[in-house]
Amino acid sequence: MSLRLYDYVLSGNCYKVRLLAALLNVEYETVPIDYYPGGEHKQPDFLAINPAGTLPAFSAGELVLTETQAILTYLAAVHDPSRRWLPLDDPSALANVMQWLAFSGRLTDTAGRARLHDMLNRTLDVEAARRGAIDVFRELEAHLTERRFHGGIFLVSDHPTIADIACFPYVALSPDGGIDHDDFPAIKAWLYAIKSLDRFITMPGIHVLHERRQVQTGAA
Ligand SMILES: N[C@@H](CCC(=O)N[C@@H](CS)C(=O)NCC(=O)O)C(=O)O
Repeated sequence: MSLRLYDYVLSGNCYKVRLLAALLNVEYETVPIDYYPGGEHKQPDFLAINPAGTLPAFSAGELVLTETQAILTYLAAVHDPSRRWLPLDDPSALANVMQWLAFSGRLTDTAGRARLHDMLNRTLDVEAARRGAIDVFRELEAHLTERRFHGGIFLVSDHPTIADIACFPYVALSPDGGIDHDDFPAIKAWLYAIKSLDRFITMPGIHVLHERRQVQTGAA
């Protein structure tokens, strides 16, 4: 079945889909949408696909999905026979994944908005967005610290799930919105673990090779 992603290269939400598709080795067709400066996501042609006027949108044959977390769920349910990325056979883990998918929306609404202000000239209360991001990062840090205490690195399981993919971009990209990771060591370790996955792909604003080189040479 042909898969199609309506995509914008600087969108963290679109990147979630590109990243999971890469990790699962799923092929798809891309339709570039000029989000900025073109505002193509608010034009009639795109609104006919997603009346909400948000990116990404995704289609698989007749199925059209317009919420990022739903797209991640679909890709994992259909393209990951191991059921590791979406633990359909483990109700507690599955519910926890759903909880972190919802949490990822709070990252978009805070860190994502600060970046929208700094990178794409959006007029909004950037200080409020940054304060909100710090609060959300503290919750994430506390959870990941607890996970590390028990020997874990990923959000839900001893392996990554779509919860990690949903939460990763707007944390990794937050320096572009004026929020660094200096006070969040567990978050830094988690970001690194995701960047180290086989078939990981990056996007503009996520710097991966530099950090890998540091580790390889043993530099601080
Ligand atoms: N609820 C949607 C929101 C996605 C979202 O906010 N996308 C951004 C681009 S990353 C967008 O299109 N925002 C609309 C706008 O800026 O006008 C989802 O999770 O997929």
